[in-house]
Amino acid sequence: MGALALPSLWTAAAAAPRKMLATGDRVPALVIGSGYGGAVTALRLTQAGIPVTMVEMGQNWNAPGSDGKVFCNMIKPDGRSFWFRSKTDMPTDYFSGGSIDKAIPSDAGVLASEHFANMRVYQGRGVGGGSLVNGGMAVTPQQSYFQEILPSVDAGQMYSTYFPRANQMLGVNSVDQSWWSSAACYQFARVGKKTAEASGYKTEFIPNVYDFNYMKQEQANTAPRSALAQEVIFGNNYGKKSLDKTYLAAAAATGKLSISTLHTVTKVAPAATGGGYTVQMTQNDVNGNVVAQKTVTADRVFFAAGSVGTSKLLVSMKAQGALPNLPSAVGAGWGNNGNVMVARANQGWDPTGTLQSAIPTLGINNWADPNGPVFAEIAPFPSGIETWVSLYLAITKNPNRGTFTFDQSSGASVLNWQSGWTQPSIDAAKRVFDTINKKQGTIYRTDLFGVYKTWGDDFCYHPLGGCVLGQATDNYGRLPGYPGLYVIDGSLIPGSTGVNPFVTITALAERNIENIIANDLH
Ligand code: FAE
Repeated sequence: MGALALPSLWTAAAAAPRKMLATGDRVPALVIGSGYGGAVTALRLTQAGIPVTMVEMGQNWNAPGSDGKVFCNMIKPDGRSFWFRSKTDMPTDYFSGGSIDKAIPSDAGVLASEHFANMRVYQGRGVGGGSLVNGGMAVTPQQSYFQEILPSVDAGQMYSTYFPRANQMLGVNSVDQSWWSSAACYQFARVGKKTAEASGYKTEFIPNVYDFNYMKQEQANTAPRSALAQEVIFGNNYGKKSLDKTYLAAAAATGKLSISTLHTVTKVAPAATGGGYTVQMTQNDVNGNVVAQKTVTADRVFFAAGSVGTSKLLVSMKAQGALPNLPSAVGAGWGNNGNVMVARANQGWDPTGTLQSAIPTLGINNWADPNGPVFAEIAPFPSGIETWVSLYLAITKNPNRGTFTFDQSSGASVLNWQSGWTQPSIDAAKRVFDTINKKQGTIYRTDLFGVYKTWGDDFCYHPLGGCVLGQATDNYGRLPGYPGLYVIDGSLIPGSTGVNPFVTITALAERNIENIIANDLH
């Protein structure tokens, strides 16, 4: 019901015609990837009158499966959950001494867990990229920290123009705190707030792109449940303003956007004649079978394949001689935004609730601590049963940076991330959660990330960097030596934002594309 009441713009991206690319096509602007960077690029270019061809390796998630739903939930994962895995690879993949991962059909699912040595990186796959699978937490970083990580960017302009623009376009809203204070689905968050504040830490409400008015209807049982039906990391069937309903819908409404889905870009190189770049791609079906290999030409190419996707492509193009003059900084400066996960077992009198909204609303803000800044999301653990678990995704200031390189023997781009490099994150988070445990007389859960493993330190949700602004590119994402090639996604941000990153990625893309349109396209 609620879905029907949504503004018509919300469905525009799904309804937009999609002319599929064919070998031999020549296009003015090709965007690789349809996450935040790609969606901003598509909207602003199409509004400037430039037709945009988007190439997305994942599916267009708009057709219901046999159960009538587009996405599956976290309790009953099926082939729609993971990107080509025969078994789930859950972030919290153990419970009470055993693995809880389940066998699934290997399909082009919506959530990828990409394995590198010592680091699994979770990413969205499909039209909308990470917006399809993320928790929707829409956080603007502290201006002082933004200035610290990106000193070459005019922070005043970011905070007066581009952050407000991003928040408005993304449809960011805030939870009604009086509703929240008694809603059954946020019992877990109230326990997280109470135990943190009683231990001397500040908590704060975090804005989100999930429509909290819709969630009220879910709680009242007047609309189909999504956040309250264990839906988030494999997609939300209702309620979430993912990019296909905001930026991409607006871009599609111009009539100038086409998206080729299940197409993976494999090579970009200067065109032999006529200028521009040849772009090679592989088209697959949902089972992973190759349908076609295609080569097209683009006057301009925007890399928006995400921190991992863009970094992998660029280091392989440099190493394999397709783009040999890329700067040596390409591939460097990768970080996990200091991510580390941890869980506590609460006291028996502090149940966290059998009904938990999959959308977080609160963070513990201990960023001002000079001995180890921490911003910890009070995360849901929606299992449908009472667990007394408080789960946290801590964002910390970890100085370690990984590097992508191309491995000639395997023919793949690899990430160098050493196993001890997450330790500064653990140390910072441990100070906060040791204190909470001590004050509350509680203990860590050691059964969620492995057998007797306290810290979820071998995976991240927030890959950032690999093609850092002002180092691998100019101050607006232009790749030096290759006019018409741009980077416009999370790979521009040097490994850390101090908060959940998509608002920063979006705002920076807004800033960069405005400059590119003004200076390169007019
Ligand atoms: P991204 O959104 O990853 O988009 C890249 C797109 O490129 C994807 O659709 C790929 O399928 C596609 N692609 C990659 N390689 C190719 C190729 N070779 N050819 C064609 N297409 C390709 O990049 N952030 C927050 O701020 N708040 C949250 O609450 C939050 N929760 C999260 C929860 C989870 C489970 C995960 C995985 C992430 C979460 N994030 C959150 C992170 C956020 O989603 C992420 O930073 C952004 O999505 C990154 O945006 P990009 O535009 O860089």
